[in-house]
Amino acid sequence: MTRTFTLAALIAALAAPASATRFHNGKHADAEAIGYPSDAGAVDRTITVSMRDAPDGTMAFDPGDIAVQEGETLRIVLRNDGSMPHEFVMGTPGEIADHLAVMRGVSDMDHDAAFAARLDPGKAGTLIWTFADEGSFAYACLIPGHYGAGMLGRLTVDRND
Ligand SMILES: [Cu+2]
Repeated sequence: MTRTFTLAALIAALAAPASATRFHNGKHADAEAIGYPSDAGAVDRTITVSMRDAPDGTMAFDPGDIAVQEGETLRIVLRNDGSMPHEFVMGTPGEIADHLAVMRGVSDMDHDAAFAARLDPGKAGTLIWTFADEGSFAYACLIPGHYGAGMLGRLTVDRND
């Protein structure tokens, strides 16, 4: 059974105090919750995620919702179609909250972990990832101000029946 997930719950998690040291002090404690990096030979499906920003200040991922089957390997093609740098960072809501707390204190942090990418305007990048277990996850742009402007998506991994 897939756990219920709401954006409201995620935003609440993002607003909660977080222990910020876990992510950047070496190994990500529970990156395995969302799966593991994989390679081209394992890809089941390719999706494209566009990162956008509008003159009115709104920002978004398109799509803003990704559904995956447990065990599926995705090639996630990221395209920055906006006018400023953007990031794609995925994880549990708690991991994203932790990471956001770090980002508030540090500017110009690059994320070169396998579950994250930072792209300049007009650039594209690729993540290949196996979503090993069912669960409710999220992806966000953690550049200060961006998730609040709309760069927050829901990633649901459903159990295979
Ligand atoms: Cu952004």
